[in-house]
Amino acid sequence: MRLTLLASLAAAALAWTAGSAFAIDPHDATSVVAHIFDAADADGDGAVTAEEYTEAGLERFGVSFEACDADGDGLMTMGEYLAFYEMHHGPADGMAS
Ligand SMILES: [Ca+2]
Ligand SMILES: [Ca+2]
Repeated sequence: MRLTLLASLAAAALAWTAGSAFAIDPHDATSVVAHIFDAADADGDGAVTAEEYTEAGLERFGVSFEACDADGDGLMTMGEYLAFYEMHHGPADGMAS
């Protein structure tokens, strides 16, 4: 579950960076999120639109764009994505139980 998703996110991030000089720490959520976000932000304006999200294939992780766009303004910022990621992968416990 959460480890499987984390592993798939890390693997995806590694795949994206495989052809570059960048190296990321798959155990560092901020590093993983930053690389996924940068890869998804095709025009580099610092926000990912629903279109960029889809084109980057992020829906394959089973998370909709709407779920990540916390304030519903149609743009997913790094902060929103990191917050979403940490909510699901971070050290927080006691979710929904
Ligand atoms: Ca963008
Ligand atoms: Ca937003």
